[in-house]
This record gives sequence, structure tokens and C-alpha cells, in this order.
Amino acid sequence: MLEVTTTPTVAFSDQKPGTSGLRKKVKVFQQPNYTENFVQSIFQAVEDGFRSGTIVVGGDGRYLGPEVTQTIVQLAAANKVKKLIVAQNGIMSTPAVSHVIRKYSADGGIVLTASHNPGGPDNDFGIKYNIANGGPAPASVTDKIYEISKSLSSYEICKTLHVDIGVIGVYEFHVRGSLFTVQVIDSVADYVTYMEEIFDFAAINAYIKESQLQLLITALNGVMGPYVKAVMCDKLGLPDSSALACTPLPDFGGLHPDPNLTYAASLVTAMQDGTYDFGAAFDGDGDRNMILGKSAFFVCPSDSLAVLANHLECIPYFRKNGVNGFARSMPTAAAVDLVAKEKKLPMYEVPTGWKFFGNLMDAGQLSLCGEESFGTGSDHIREKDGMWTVLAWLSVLAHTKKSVEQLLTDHWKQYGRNFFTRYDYEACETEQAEAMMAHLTALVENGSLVNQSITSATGKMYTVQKMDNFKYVDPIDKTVTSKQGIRVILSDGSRIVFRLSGTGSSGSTIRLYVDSYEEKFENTQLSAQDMLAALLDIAFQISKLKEFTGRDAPTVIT
Ligand code: VG1
Ligand code: CO
Repeated sequence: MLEVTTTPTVAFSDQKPGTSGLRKKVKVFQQPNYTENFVQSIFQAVEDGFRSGTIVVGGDGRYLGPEVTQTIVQLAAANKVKKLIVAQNGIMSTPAVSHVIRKYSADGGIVLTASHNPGGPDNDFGIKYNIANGGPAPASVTDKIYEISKSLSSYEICKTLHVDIGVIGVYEFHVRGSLFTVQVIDSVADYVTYMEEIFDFAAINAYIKESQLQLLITALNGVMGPYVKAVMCDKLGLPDSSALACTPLPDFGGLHPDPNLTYAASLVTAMQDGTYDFGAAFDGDGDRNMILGKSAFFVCPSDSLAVLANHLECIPYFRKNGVNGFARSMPTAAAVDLVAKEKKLPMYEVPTGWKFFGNLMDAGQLSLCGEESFGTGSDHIREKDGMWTVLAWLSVLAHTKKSVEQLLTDHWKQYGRNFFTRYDYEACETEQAEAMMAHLTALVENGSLVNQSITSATGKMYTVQKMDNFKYVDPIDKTVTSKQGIRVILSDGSRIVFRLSGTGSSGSTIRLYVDSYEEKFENTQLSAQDMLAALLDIAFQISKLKEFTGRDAPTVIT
């Protein structure tokens, strides 16, 4: 019988989960009791919801993950959780955690990740709670966790309990007169089996062979390494030399594991000479993706979503289950909306963050969704899914026998093109960023810009049609989520959006999104940079971003 100790603690005031879990510097999580307090708050918040008392624990392999996994095991045992399903070595991608929760009918999961944020002793760590549907906990749950964390005075722990999470197996312990089980599983096997049910691997394989398709994939030293090996190398015959950075490293080898043109520049460079036809990168925890065509032809995530929406018949899963509807986060360009209209399917616009898609999926109203932040996924799980997106693209290539670029060009011919860009101003002074948002909020409230014409430095004139702060009413449970981003809608349908990031770990990150639609095919061939220059200038004029923050240029452009 293992001993449970009730350990006195002092509450922390900063454990409020953001867009996707609690993300802080590693040093913050290393403070005495900081991690224990937050995990204890999770267990107390979800206690009533346990059906069988099974919780899945996985993570992206980043620094601090193994220690925190042991702490979770010790806290879970003491908090009367019946069973933990733990990923071998703590490594399980975010989409795989979602799948395992669903497959084993677990009550929830804890994902140890700060996703696309850098890792290592001086960088970020994160803890995210997922509910029984496999998706990120909604605000009702994270608010409860936060409330408990603010007044926590003790936690329950089995300090002497240790499990070797490097070895697959079932471990049983007696705690407080009942059985506590830890099952260590191979995190990749279940996921691969599921992908084989969703996609036609034989067809993809045959196409790769007959067209001699050259692929190049990078895991950016994140959690996806083993998944790339298992799916791309073992099942689809990718040579090891085409699977880059596939060893998960605690600090991601110093990389910023974010699949975009800035942080995955190594992939872009390697593809520029045209040797490869298809490239992809994933983020630290494997839920994001970037898709590139030959010569590093960039697929904008908003377009990726629209092209997939237009071709779901290429994927056996959708041929079997049908397609119920599409959704995107508010800042995502509206390319997919046009596909929904053409196919006469419901279209939903939700706030930023994957948690908002779950209810629609559970209610059978949503099949495919995405975010501009390199996230795409379907109702096969309740997280965005990087590998799924790559397999979806390969299915479309195999079915249509078109190149990535041809698919995009044909799409723009049929639907027109939504030019889109996002400017990130990372680690701004919080006071300055908040002052800018307050200035924009005042403009929304006083309506002074509506019907006003503004001329850009390039000489193009726009008229403001509407300005608001995005508010979402969940169609299923009617929960209201307000203040999700300032939108400036212009009379030609173009859009400017401002919001503050909810995933950063220092200062405030301002995100500026612009989106402009072109119907004429000749115009769809122009460069996104040229097409959006005027709109960006209008955005700076309205927001006074440069004046408020002193920043002349963004830190990242996607
Ligand atoms: C960002 C993205 C958002 C995404 C979230 C989590 O949030 O904008 O679209 O869902 O990261 O992605 P924010 O609040 O920083 O804008 V992941 O892959 O980091 O879990
Ligand atoms: Co991620």
C-alpha cells in the first residue's frame, strides 16, 4: 500500500489557461509546487466528470516532460484516478492523444506541450487538459481549473510511486485501498492503425511510385519524428534521407518548431531547386502542418483548407461518413466559405482555438475545419492533425493526378482567391499592446470610422463598412464568447483583424490579419505581398500600431 501525503501549498495567481492550455517559461513550472498545484487543480475541477477514471498522459518530448509525467502519476494515484494511459517515454503527439482518449473511452487527457513555442531550460513548457471527446477543454472547464488554482492550499501526492515510462506494460499499485493502474503504451501504433482506416494507403503508395513523386518531410525535432518514420517511411516508402529532423529532442535542437516560411526555412531552402514535388513540416506537438509544392510553392493554410474541402471525395473516410459541414476560425481567410456555398453545406465561423470546433463535431454538424495558423483537421479526432493533413493532400494528389500548384491554380480559377497574410509582433510591452487594443475598442464603440474613406500610402482608397469585436454564440450549447478580435470590414469585402495572442509566454504578441478577395483569375496570379500592401497600410493608419508599440516591422510574417 502506497502512502498518500497531503502537502500544504500556497496558491499561484497566474495559472489561467490561454488559447491552448497553460504556457509559461520552464523556470516558472520549476518553482516549488507550481506544477503540482496546477495538476491538482485539474483533478479537482474534473473530478465529478469521471466516468471510469481513466486519463491519458502524453506530450511532445520537450524539456521537463518526463519529470512532469512522473509528478502527474504521483498526483493521479493520490487523487483517486483509477487508471492512467501513459505514452512510452512521454512522447505522444497532440492528435494521437485525442485519438487515444476516444479509442479507449478515457475521461480526459493531459498533454504536456507548449506546441510551436521553443523548448529547453530557458524556453517554454505547457500543460493542457483535454476532455472525454478528445478535444481541448472548453472555457467552462479551464475557468474552473483557474478558480481552484487561485485558492488551492494543499495537494494530494504519492511521493514514493515511480513508474518506468520507458517500458511498455501494465503497472498496478494499491493506493488508499483501491487499485491504481498505469498502462504504458506505444503512442504511434494506434495512430497509424487509425490513419490506415481513414485513408487508402495502397492508392497513395501506387501514385507515389508511378509518378515518382519526391517527398521531403521535416519534424523539426519535435514529436512527429516517430510518426513520420512509421507512416511516411515504413508505410509509404519514403527514404530515411527524406525524413528530416526526426529525432524528438528536449530543446528541438534549438529550432523553433513552428511550420511556417520563417521557422521552417530549412525545408523551403531544400525544396527551392525543384528536386522535390511535395514538402511538409509539423510543429512541436504535431498538430500543425505546412504544405509546399514543387520548388517550395507555398500553400497558404486558408487555401489548403479550401482545396481539401473541395476534394473530400478523394478520402475513403468521407466517402463512408459523408460531409456534414465546414468551419474556420474567424481570422482565417474565407476561401472555404466559397466551397461550402458551392457544395451547399453549412459553414461555421468560430473564435481562434481548436476547442471551439468540438461541439459542432460532436453534434454531427462539422466534418472539416481549419485555422490560418497552419492547423487543419476533421471530425476523425478533436484536435488539428498535421499528419492527417499530409495524408489528405497526398490522397488528393493521387486521386486527381495534379500537382500541388495545379490544384491551387485550378481552385483560384473556379473560386477566385483570398489573399491573406498575418503579421505577428511578438513580445511587445503588454501595456502598449493593451493600449492599442483599447484604442481600437474605442473606435468600435464610437463608430467614428464607419462609412469613412481612408487612402493608403499606395493611393488605394477603402471605405470602412463595419467595425466590431467578434462575438461567438456556440450553436450547440449557446455559450457566448465575446471580445475575440477587432474586425474592420471594408466595403469591397476585404478584412483587417487585430487580436492579442493567448499562447505567448512573455509580454504580449499582437496579431494583425488581412484578407482580400480577388475574383478575376489574372489578379489571382499576382503576389500576395503586392496585393495586400495597401490594406496593411490602412491597418497601420487605423490602429496606430507603430506609434503604440514603437515597432516598425513584425517579428514573423505568415
Ligand atoms: C495560436 C493560433 C491559434 C491556435 C493556437 C494553438 O493562438 O493563432 O490559431 O489554435 O495558437 O495552436 P494565439 O492565441 O497565440 O493566436 V498550437 O499548435 O500552438 O496548440
Ligand atoms: Co501545436
